[in-house]
Amino acid sequence: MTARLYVTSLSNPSKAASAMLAHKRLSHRRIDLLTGFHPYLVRAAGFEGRTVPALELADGRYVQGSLEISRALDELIPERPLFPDEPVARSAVERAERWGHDVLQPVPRRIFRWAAMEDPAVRRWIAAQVEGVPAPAIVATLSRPISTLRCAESGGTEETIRDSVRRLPELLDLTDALVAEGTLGGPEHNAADFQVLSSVRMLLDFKALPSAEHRPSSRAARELFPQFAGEMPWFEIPGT
Ligand SMILES: N[C@@H](CCC(=O)N[C@@H](CS)C(=O)NCC(=O)O)C(=O)O
Repeated sequence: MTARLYVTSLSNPSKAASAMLAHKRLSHRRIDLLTGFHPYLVRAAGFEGRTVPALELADGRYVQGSLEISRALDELIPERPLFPDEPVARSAVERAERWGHDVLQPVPRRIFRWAAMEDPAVRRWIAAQVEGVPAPAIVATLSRPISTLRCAESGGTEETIRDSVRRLPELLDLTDALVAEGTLGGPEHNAADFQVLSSVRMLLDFKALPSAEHRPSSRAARELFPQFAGEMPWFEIPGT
């Protein structure tokens, strides 16, 4: 059996995991689950949790979560390591990866889920351009309750979105500092690059946010992830 990676097309940690598998040249089949319905589908595929990315290895092991996947990949394929051997460099990468996972990763997710709940044009775009389902206008209408549920689960309220937008410059200053100290954006891609820069890259597609293109971390994110999810429509973001 070949490995299978379960993802959704608009998920920043899914992009991180996909890119890490490509970096490790792990032969696998990518399975794109239907956005919004993926918590049920990933469990139906045999995983305990309800999140993507989720990896079923060729030996039958299930590895769920981007942090778990980076470690499992280094164990399985030591070449092109995601974590440096040298202890100081390794702990810098681990800290940055953890920060990217705990602090930065939820921000684009929460903003996008808010937009999908509020804006029917975003749901139509998901149905037509991302998922490619027939009758996207009908799917956009029917999927509103699912979008509302997913938004609530990610803690998306007008207040939390405004708060995230207010904190964004500080978060991006931190990613720039990680580039400046060499933890991110170096010639050898590490686990923190994939974790942090996938979220930075997703934010670059949110057209209502002030442009962050001039930032070193944005340049590094575009290099590692030239594409995120195609041409995202403009949507309103509270606090911008
Ligand atoms: N933080 C974990 C979980 C990622 C996560 O929350 N993924 C979202 C998509 S971006 C998801 O599948 N959510 C489903 C749910 O919350 O039920 C990771 O990095 O793997």
